[in-house]
Formats: sequence, C-alpha cells, structure tokens
Amino acid sequence: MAKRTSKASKSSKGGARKPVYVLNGPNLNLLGQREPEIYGSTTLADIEKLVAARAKALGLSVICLQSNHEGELVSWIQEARSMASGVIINAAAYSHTSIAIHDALAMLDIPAVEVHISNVYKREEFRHYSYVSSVVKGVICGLGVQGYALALEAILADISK
Ligand code: CA2
Repeated sequence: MAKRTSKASKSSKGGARKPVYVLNGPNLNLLGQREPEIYGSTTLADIEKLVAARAKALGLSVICLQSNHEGELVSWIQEARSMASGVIINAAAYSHTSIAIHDALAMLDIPAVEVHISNVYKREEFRHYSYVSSVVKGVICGLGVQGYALALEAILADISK
C-alpha cells in the first residue's frame, strides 16, 4: 500500500494550493540497493524527503507515491486531474513501454514534468524512447535526484503564471 504524505500550501492569491503529485514507477522502491554507479546511493525515502523539503521552501506541498503496477500509476494520474496542481513522474521502465501512461498524461490540464535520475541517452538504445516525453511540459534527465527538485521549480513557475 502506498504511503501518502501531504501538507497544505497557499497560492500567491491566498487560496489553498493543491499538492504536486510525485509519482515513481517500478523498481524505484529498491533505489540505493543496486547499481550505485548509475543511480547513486540515494534511496526513494531520501528522494521523498528531499522533494518535501524543497516543496516547503517553495511554498508547495507534495504527495509522493510509488508503484510497481502500471494501472495504479494510471489511476494516480487520473486522480491528479482533480486533486493536484502538477505532476512529477519518473515512470521508470514504463516510460519506454506504456501507452496507458502516455494516454493518462495526455488528459491532464495541469503541468507534468518527466524525471529520470540517469541520462537515458547514454544508456541502452531501448531507453532512448519515452512514451511520456511527448505529453509532458518538459523532461529532466541525467541530473540525479536533484532532477526532482528542479521539476518542482518548473511546476511552480508554470502554475504561478
Ligand atoms: O534513470 C531513471 O530514473 C530511470 O527511469 C530508472 C529506471 C529505468 O528503467 C529507466 O530507463 C531510467 C529503472 C529504475 C530501477 O530502479 C533501481 C532500483 C534499484 C537499483 C537500481 C535501480
């Protein structure tokens, strides 16, 4: 069962601002346990702490969710349509395979940013195509876990327009 953490934040107009959904896909729950040369030694819990701290500093709030199941990620993207002010998504291997996640993201009217910890373009060719990239505002890849913090800044800039 995914753990949800959230704190309310206010928009520049004083109204309550919805949280940013931070969605992580398959195997990212094991981050920090293998392949540190590619992904570093940071765990998913560390990423969630980092993102929550950065969100607080920016006056945002986050809900962090991880799943190994494509349909669960699709359901959270659908939920984000009414419950979130933006989406940060690292769909992991589903980035390279999932038309269902592509279609769900295409239905969002809020900004979404794709994050990859590693530089997928320096890796195997099957990682070079992402079904996510064409339906999000932008892509951050290869900057390690800081990519999540940068994605928050991009979402804040977009929703503050
Ligand atoms: O670089 C990324 O963030 C990826 O989305 C990570 C995915 C990979 O399939 C994408 O091509 C790029 C893989 C996540 C695997 O998670 C790990 C868990 C434990 C140890 C190592 C990796």
